[in-house]
Amino acid sequence: MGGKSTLAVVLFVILVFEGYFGERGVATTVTYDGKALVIDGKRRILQSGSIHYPRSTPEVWPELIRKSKEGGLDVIETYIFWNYHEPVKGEIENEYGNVEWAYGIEGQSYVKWAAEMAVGLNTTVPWVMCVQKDAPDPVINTCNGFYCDRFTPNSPSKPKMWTENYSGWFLSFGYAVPYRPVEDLAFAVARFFETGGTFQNYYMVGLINLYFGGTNFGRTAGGPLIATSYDYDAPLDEYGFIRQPKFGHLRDLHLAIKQCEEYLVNANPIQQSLGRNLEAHVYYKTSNDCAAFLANYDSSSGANVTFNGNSYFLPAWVSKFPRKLDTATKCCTKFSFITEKDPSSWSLPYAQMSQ
Ligand SMILES: *[C@@H]1O[C@H](CO)[C@@H](O)[C@H](O)[C@H]1NC(C)=O
Ligand SMILES: *[C@@H]1O[C@H](CO)[C@@H](O)[C@H](O)[C@H]1NC(C)=O
Ligand SMILES: CC(=O)N[C@H]1CO[C@H](CO)[C@@H](O)[C@@H]1O
Repeated sequence: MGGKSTLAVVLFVILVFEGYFGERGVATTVTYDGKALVIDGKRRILQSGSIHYPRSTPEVWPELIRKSKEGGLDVIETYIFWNYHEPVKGEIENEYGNVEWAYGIEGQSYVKWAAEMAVGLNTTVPWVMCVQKDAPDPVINTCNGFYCDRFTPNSPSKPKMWTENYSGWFLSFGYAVPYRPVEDLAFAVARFFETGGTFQNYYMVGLINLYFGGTNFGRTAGGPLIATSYDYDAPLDEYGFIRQPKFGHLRDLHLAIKQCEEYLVNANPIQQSLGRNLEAHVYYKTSNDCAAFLANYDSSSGANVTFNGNSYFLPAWVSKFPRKLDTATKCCTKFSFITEKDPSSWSLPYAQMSQ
């Protein structure tokens, strides 16, 4: 995204937390299908968070990783910072899909070259290109943005993945300190999983994608007018401290989604109308065993809905945006989680962004 323009990224590295590693400490295979990433033969729902290691000091790294895990994350997404690692200036690009058009046919062949080069390294794990609609097979194209529920990958054999979901925004001189309400962030995440997503990454701790923001040390902030604080209103603040209620609310959401994992990876959701502006997205394992997201998109009225013989009250949404509330509920166990979309109190410079 824009704020990283001086700290660009090509392809990121995924470190999977213990628990996804086998007994010997090494995951034996990582592949994917049209539904999800597949680790040791099992489809997984993965919650990921970005940590930019140069934006904190090495002493803080273990603490950041520990807290991320406590916050319900499975994966840390990190970046290659060209200002530290690029051997020749100009080699590394970030979100190249946004500028590819300017280079015509050469832009397309560069994408092809980059994909072949990466795949040719035989790393045995899948590669992704974010914001790259024409990512060649087998590279997975992924979505970056504030909302990614309407995103579809460029092939039905690739999973729907969200690599940068902006949990907030970077601070610039002359602008308000960025703030994105956790309810809205949680809504976007719930909505993504509701519509078939299986991987999402918080960019910076505060914003959806950034799990930890940190600091632009020295003269690395880039510009124009980007502040040294890269706090990003993330779940872990600039100094690595837990930011509530964002941290706790998202942790609960991650746990909720985790509880439904076996349902979410098993099938595509079936959408069902429960009335005007009311819908269910149901993931069936068998005909009477499912996990469901119930949503009320009405901006003014709450409603009682009946789903699978149980009655649920879904409050109204007050904002002008045409969707408001999601509850994830496992059909066969007592479990629910509520998120609400409320961009009205955002203070991002670009608050109206959607996919
Ligand atoms: C990757 O595997 C291919 C096919 O076996 C081989 O030709 C190539 O040299 C390997 N690349 C590297 C970097 O090891
Ligand atoms: C929902 O049901 C509750 C309990 O029966 C009732 O008190 C409430 O008025 C109902 N709300 C709506 C919007 O129908
Ligand atoms: C993919 C996507 O939504 N990218 C957007 C990220 O945010 C920047 C900053 O506003 C937009 O310019 C991009 O279009």
